[in-house]
Amino acid sequence: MKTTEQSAGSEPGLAAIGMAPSDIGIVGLGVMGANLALNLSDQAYRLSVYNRTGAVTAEFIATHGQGRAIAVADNLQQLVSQLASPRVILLMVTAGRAVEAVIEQLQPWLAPGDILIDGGNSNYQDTDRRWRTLAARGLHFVGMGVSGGEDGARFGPSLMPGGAAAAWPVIRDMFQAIAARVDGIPCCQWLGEGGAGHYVKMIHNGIEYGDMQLIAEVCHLMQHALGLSHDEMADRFAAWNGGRLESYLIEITARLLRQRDHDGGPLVERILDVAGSKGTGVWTAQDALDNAVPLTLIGEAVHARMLSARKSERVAAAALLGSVPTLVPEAERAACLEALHDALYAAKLVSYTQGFMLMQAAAEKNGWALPFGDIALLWRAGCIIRSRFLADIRNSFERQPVPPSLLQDPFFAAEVKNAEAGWRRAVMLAVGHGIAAPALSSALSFYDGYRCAYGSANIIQAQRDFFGAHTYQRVDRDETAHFHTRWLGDGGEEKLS
Ligand code: NBP
Repeated sequence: MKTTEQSAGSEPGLAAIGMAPSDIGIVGLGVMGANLALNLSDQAYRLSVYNRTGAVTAEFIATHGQGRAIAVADNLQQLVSQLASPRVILLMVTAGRAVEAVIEQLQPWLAPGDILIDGGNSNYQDTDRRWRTLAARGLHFVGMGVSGGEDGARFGPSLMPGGAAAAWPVIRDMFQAIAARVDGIPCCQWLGEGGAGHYVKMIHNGIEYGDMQLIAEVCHLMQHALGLSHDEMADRFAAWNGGRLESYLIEITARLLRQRDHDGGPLVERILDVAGSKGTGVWTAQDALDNAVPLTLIGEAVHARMLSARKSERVAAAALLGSVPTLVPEAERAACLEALHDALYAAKLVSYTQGFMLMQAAAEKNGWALPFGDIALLWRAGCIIRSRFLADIRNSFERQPVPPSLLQDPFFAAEVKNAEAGWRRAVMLAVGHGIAAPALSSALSFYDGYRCAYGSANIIQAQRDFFGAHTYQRVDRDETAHFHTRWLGDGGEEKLS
C-alpha cells in the first residue's frame, strides 16, 4: 500500500484538469450503485464512478450525467486518484467474490486513513474479517446494510453502517443526508464495530422473510378458506393499511392483488408458487441456531420457501393426499377476517420479539453495543419492513428498565392479549381446513411456550436421565444441584456434585 502522496501512481487526478476532487467514489453502477450515486449527487456531493463493464458507465453518464458533478474513472487506480483525502469509496457490487476482488484491486492505491464501505448484502462474518484485515493496514472498513431496493436507494434508503468507528464522523453527514427520514431523524445510525451493520441488515432481511410469509399465509386463507376474490382481498389489505398493520408490505400486497393479467384475470394467479431467495434468510436462521435463540417464525418462513421449491413433488402429493378445502359459511366470514387481522398482528409481534432476542444474543457474543431503539427507528422508513409498528418497538426500548423482551413490554403484552382470541381462531381455521400456515401457527406455539411458567421440559429431562444418566435438577432443591434416579433399579435418587 502506498502513502497518500505516492498513491494512485501516475494518474493525474481531477485537480490537474481544473476539477475539484470528488467527495466519494462509487464502484459498481448496477441497480443499487446507480441509484445511490444519483441520490448522493442530488445532495450536491461530487462523485467519481467506476463500473467493471465500461458500457454500463457510459450509459449511466449518457442518461444521467448531464449537469451533475460526476467524474468517470476507467479503472480503480484512476478512481482513487480523483478522490479527496481521506478517500471514501462505496462498493456496490455483488456480495462474495466480487467484493473480495475489488478490495484486492483497490488496496495498492489506498493510503492509511482511507475509508472503504461495502454497501452490498455481505455476510457479517466476511465483513468482520475484512474489517480486521484492513485495520491492520491502516484502512477503515465499513460494512453498511442498505435496504429499500431501487426506489429506496434513489430517494431515501435505510442505511445500517458498522465497522471502523473512526470512519463514522467522516461519512456520517453524507449518508444521513441521503437516507430516509422519520420526523426529521435520518434512518442511518452507527451500529457498532466489525460486522455489526451487516448483522443488523441480515436480521432485517430475516424479519422481511417472516413478514412476507405471514402475509402470504393470510392471503391463502382468505382465498381458500373464506372464498374471497382478489379484489376483496385487496380491499381488506388496503383497509388494514390504515390501522395497526400499516406497513409497506401490506400496502404493496393490496396493490399486487389488484393487478390484472392480459386477459383481465388476477396476475398473482398466474405466478408460479415457488419462492426464490438469496440466502440472507438462511443465514439468519443458521445464526439463531448457533446462538441458541428460538427464532421459530423466521425459520418457518425459510422452510416454507424450501417447501415451495419442491413443486413437482407437491403436485404429485396433491394428487395422492390432497383435498379441496371447504369454505366457511358466509355468516362467519366477517369474524374470520377480523381473526386473520389479529393473527397477523400478533404473529408479527412474535417475529420481531424473536428477531430482537437474536440481536441481543449476538450483541453479547460479539461485544457490540447495538442501539436497539435506533435500529427500530432506522427500519421505520426507507426499507422493506418499514411499518407503523416499529415506532412502538422504539418506545419499548426507551422504557426504563428496558423490558426483557417485546412480549413483556406493557404495551405489547396488552396488544397481544387483545389479539389472542382472533389469533387462535385463525390458526384453528387453517388447521381445520387443512391449509398450511406454519408462521402463524408456530408463532402461537412460541407464545404459548413463552408464557408458560412450568412447561414440558421436565419430561425431556426425565427421559434423558432415564436412557443416558444425563441428570436433572429439581424444582424443590437448590437448582445448581444435579440428580440421577436409578429408574430401572430401586428407584433411588443420587445427588451428584
Ligand atoms: P446488480 O446485479 O445490479 O449490479 C452488480 C454490480 O456488481 C455491477 O456493477 C457489476 O459490474 C458489479 N460486479 C460484479 Br457482479 N462482479 C464484479 C467484479 N468482480 N468486479 C467489479 N464489479 C463487479 O446488483 P445490485 O442489485 O445493484 O446489488 C448490489 C449489492 O447490493 C448486492 O450485494 C445486493 O445484494 C445488494 N442489495 C441489493 C438490493 C436490490 O434491491 N437490488 C437491495 C439491497 C441490497 P458489471 O456491470 O461489470 O457486471
